[in-house]
Amino acid sequence: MPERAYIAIGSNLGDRRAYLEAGLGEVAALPSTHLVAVSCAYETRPLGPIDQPDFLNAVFAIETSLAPDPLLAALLAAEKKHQRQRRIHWGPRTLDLDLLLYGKRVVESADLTLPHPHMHERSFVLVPLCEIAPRLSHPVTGRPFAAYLAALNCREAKATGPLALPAIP
Ligand code: ROI
Repeated sequence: MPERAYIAIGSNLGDRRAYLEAGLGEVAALPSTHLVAVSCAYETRPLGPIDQPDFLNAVFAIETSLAPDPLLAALLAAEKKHQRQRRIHWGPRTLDLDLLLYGKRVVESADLTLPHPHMHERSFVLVPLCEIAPRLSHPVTGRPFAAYLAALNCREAKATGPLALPAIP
């Protein structure tokens, strides 16, 4: 049975919008996978200790028959293809693809934690996620993501308009 998965995408180097659209295209082209919803792209301040350029962030939903591990491997391969270099922890990046949720699956392996352990505390994830799935709840706590967002005292995230959707083959 296909599962619905949510993926966060971000970029803060080079042509950020083009990287987001390329990442979206890579995921949409995966076998047994199709795009269900794509949020706007949001201009966001960098979270974390490193001074770096602002990010463009979005979240999208897919329906996929790929299991979580091959899906994660495909996301890492797409990052690599688009010049992502993991040099500085929490540093700037051309393309970041994070698997947030895979149905209601709870996973704690060496490579993958589901739900994503920080998703409920990051406005750059919650704002686009609540745009495309306003009634979605955290699979472990049962709390709606909209409630997490409301409690955050949200740092501004500015919608910059829709991303270009990949052509349907
Ligand atoms: N900050 C923002 N605004 N957006 C991101 O995608 C992002 N990604 C990260 C860190 C460095 C934590 N900060 C971020 O990995």
